[in-house]
Amino acid sequence: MHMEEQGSLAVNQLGYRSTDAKIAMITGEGGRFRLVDHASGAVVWQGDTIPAVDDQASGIKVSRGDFSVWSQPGTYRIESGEGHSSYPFVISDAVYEEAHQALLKAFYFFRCGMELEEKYAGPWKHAACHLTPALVYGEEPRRIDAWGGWHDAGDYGKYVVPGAKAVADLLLAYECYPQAFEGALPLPESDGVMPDVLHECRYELEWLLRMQDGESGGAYHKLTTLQFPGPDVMPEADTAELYISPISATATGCLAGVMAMAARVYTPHDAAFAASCLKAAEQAWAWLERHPEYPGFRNPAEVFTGEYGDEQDLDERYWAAAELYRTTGEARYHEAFRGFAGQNAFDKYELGWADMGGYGTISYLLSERENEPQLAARLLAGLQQRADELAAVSREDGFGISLRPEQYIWGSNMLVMNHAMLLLIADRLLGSQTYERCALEHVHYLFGANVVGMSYVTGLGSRPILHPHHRPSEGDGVEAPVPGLVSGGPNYGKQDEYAREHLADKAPAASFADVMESYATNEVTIYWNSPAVFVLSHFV
Ligand code: G3I
Ligand code: 9MR
Ligand code: ZN
Repeated sequence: MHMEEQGSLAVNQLGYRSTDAKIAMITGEGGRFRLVDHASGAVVWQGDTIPAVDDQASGIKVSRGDFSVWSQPGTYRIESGEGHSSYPFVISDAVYEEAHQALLKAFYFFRCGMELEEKYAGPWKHAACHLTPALVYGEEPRRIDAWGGWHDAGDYGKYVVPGAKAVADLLLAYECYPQAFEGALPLPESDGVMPDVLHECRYELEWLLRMQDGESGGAYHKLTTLQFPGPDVMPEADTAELYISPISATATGCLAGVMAMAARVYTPHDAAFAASCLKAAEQAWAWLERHPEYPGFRNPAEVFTGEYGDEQDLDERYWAAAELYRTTGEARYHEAFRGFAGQNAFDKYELGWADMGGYGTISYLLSERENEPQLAARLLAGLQQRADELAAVSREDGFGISLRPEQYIWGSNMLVMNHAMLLLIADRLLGSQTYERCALEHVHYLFGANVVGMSYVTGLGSRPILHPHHRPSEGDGVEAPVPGLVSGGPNYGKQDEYAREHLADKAPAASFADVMESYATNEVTIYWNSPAVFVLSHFV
């Protein structure tokens, strides 16, 4: 199927929970559509689509077939008047459990510095990688043994800022939805006592601790080879020299924020580890106080891997202050938070790796600590306004999501899941079925209710992406890609050669290619998976 043809259908290929809204997207003017029992072919229900909308993001007309009234469990497909059929999907009470587990298990597959054994990795097993201590770039020869952590993405770099975002999403998911993490993944560390999500995050947190300079408290920005390895090089075969790039304020702010958060979350499970996280957070904070200016971060001259640059560090500082206050209750952090909150130079509701302000706002609003009522009210009102805006865009969108056409950028699926996350936080703090329902439409989009007609997650859905820009998936000799990986998704920027050549005439939401070469549309990263884990945690 491809959605450019009249009457083509797109659904969440995983399916729908019995009592949720269920809407099939049908291209063109729509009309009569049928819900068919997949095994017998019997039509169990039929209806008419709601009038079509001209979808700005995908450049096509989309009509919507609402079959919410049908709640009986089973496996179905939708057929349109034009004789098209959707992929099969289920209606059931528990639909997203397997996906939730796979999205979380993906972090294990991103692990660096240890063998991935067959027992846990199945056919995607591989030997330990990147164990040589890294040279500190631009200094008298000195090495730091920052082994471990997660590879960032389809490449094997390890970067503090996006690593912190990924952990923050997972810890926040655990704080908001502990019951979603009761089952075992399992992991090598599984002990039936501490939830696996915390074992997995600890693997990254320990790497983050190694990235902190013991003397100054500052965090080194990243650890990578000078250049990206070839596209099918397995991690253990990537043996070029590793380099640590200089300390940055954004990395240090992120380290302070995520360590303060970890100190809180791990206290009931492992007080000693929690204490080391708190110490790291405090030292990072002290570094930030000694370095109030922001010179930014640029890749050193010979380093050509991901930059993760950022125009400013106020949002990271705001987040760090919020988490330190929430965890310690100390007035000085509250005061610092209030100071940053008074600045309008950064967005307080974004959850991207460059824009961490939303985490500060969420932390302050969820905190049990005493707050400044006016400030809390102002932040809550802002959250409500943002959630209302997202819901309003979603109502106009053919596929029911909150991205405006210009938001189909590199990693647009991160925005899709970040927006859903924000809607769910708004639902939690303000109580609104509209927000929850809107968030779920974002899930439907991720798993197939989109103009491309594919599930953007490897191994999940009837037609998942098959060729992500992910070196292990390319190099391991296993046909199926590593499962549970969220693709970056449509990117109108077309920053790779494949996209420039093949996607030139595509609309924003259709600027996607399921090919390995298209790293600007089809790479995978830890911080595209992490907000998806948060969102699915609400629906399991
Ligand atoms: O923020 C601007 C926005 O204001 C503007 O309207 C829009 C229009 O293009 O662009 C936005 O900036 C984009 C930015 O991401 C937003 O986060 C840039 O165009 C885009 O080039 C940039 O892409 C980043 C990419 O690296 C290139 O730097 C991705 O976010 C980031 O996820 C990606 O990260 C890479 C690492 O470097 C290396 N490892 C893999 C990873 C994923 O591909
Ligand atoms: O594989 C790299 C991917 O992980 C990065 O996100 C991307 C952008 O920085 O770059 C990819 O590497 C490409 C390089 O930039 C240009 N030559 C082709 C490489 C892909 O094989
Ligand atoms: Zn590695």
